[in-house]
Amino acid sequence: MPLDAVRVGRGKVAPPGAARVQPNLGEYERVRRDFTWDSARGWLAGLPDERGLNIAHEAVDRHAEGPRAGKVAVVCRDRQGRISELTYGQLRSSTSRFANLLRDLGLAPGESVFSLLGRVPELYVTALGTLKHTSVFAPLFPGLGPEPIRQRLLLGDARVLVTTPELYKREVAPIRDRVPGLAHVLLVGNRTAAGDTIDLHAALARADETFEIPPTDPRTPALLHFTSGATGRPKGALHVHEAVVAHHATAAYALDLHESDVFWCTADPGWVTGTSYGIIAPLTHGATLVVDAADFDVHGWYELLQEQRVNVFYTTPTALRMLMRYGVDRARAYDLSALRFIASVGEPLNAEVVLWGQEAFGRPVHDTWWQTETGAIMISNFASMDVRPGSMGRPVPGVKVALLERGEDGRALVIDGEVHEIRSPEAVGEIALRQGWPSMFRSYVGDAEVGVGPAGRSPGGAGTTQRYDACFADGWYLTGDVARRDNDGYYWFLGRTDDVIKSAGQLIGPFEVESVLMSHPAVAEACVIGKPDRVAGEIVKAFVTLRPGCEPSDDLRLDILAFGRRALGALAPKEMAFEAQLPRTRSGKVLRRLLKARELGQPDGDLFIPQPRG
Ligand code: 6R9
Repeated sequence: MPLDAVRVGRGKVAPPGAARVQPNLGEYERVRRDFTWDSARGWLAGLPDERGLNIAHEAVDRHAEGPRAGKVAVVCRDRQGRISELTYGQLRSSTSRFANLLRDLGLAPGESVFSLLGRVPELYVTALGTLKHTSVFAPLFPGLGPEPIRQRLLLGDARVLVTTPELYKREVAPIRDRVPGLAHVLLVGNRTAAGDTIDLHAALARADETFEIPPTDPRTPALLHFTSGATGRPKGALHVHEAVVAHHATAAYALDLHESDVFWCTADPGWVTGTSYGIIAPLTHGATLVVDAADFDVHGWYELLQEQRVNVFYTTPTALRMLMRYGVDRARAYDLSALRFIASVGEPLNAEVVLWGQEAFGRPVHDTWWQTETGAIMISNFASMDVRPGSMGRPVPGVKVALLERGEDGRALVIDGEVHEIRSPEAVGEIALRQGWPSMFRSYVGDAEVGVGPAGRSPGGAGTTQRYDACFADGWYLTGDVARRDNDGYYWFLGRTDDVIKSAGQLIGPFEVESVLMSHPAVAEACVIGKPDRVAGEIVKAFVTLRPGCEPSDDLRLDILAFGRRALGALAPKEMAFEAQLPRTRSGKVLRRLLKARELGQPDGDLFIPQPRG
């Protein structure tokens, strides 16, 4: 049976014990027709006296001022398994203290505050306190090595960094003198290890616990997320406070989140999912957010779902495939009766996983599709619709999706400045999104100086330039993903138009990895590809050529891999092979696609070499 024809029930029959909850999005066609972003803006409170729209007010203060002051906002399980809770009222005062601390440090609105933290309560306080102060919050994944950290601190013009003594010592201290703009480092925990830093807890205790959020124009920069392109340095995608309209609305529609829900998003806030849905969206709904500081552990995860009675679970295909390895019986050994809605993002969700979810949890897994640049879910399988296993679903209300034809040069076809959309119901093309949804990124910071050293300006002041402009044509944002649309308007992911790697849901730019490998003394050239992997989707594999006088050996291979791990952390290659030379185009560009085709055992001749979008 073709997969298009497989339907997984919309869960009209609730598993035993699960509360029956009316989906937020009932009739898809009707909601999609009537929906406007203005109406969704009306679901939020806005700052008192028409003083604008601030994410932290929507996520924290408005609840803390009302009957939800005593409600648990965040439940954190630390690495030792201990549970701590923060109510909306407590979150309000701790984030106000943080905002006052930034003010006391002399930070100006629009300057950036970085975090390099595990999923500890202080991370959530930093994020929301920074937004209160109208500074820009830039979270870094704590698995990054010193080199990617340095790149991102420079690119985002970091003024403040919040981290732990351990991470500071290992990852930041070695590079701090090469990040001259970084004025203050705040440490969570015992800071005997580090000089020239501030003890966060002591400073918070001294700060005032009330803070009035300044007037916030909805277009004020708020969040800076780093992502990767196929070429050049990482890109810092800047989002504004108005993005919260999309975070809130998409959590309601695509994740079916209700105020009474306990919600767990397993993504780290160092990636966009972990901030949009792992911090902001659930709090704007006044729901309870579950946070797990530990990494994946099958018992730990099922136990957390069971003990916290999680209703809505948002995770990745890789994580689900890891759970799947332990079998259906393992899942059924826990009381997961509270679980009402399961969703996934970040990489292709294969149909087997959807069907397995149905068997193991009595619920299908709902795929959602979006990007760092889109800031929120754009395509999704909704609670009130049949899930088509293997499909990403249909556009979120308010989001207009088009498939674009490609020209001979591989770029989306633009004729006389007009984008060529394929209008037949069934089509294959590059996904494009009509500009105008609130969480659309507003710039790539430091964009003008692509490839020529640090960005010398604050993210708040960044205009739109080359790399940003290259993503748009004729009022459409070109996503770089190719999909098929079926007759009923469901979208099916086919692939990317560039060489970016998705490993365990994390986007990895080959250029960033190659640059580090090439700084190893024995390496002449390096090229990395995503090698298919049953669990992680892809893993990073490197091909290197050696400098004259260096001979390939197992020891050298291990040495280069270890070198990569030290510098890059989670972005490092897991596998490596020596090559006598790397295949190149006539103009000298390394042909990653050719190495990939060879790795997959495909004939070189079949190669389709699309151009990256910029
Ligand atoms: C949120 C996030 C974006 C890229 C995107 C696409 C891939 C995301 C997907 C998916 C297949 C899905 N991607 N969701 N591919 N099916 N449901 O992941 O952002 O890290 O920027 O990655 O991830 O290739 O373009 P980001």
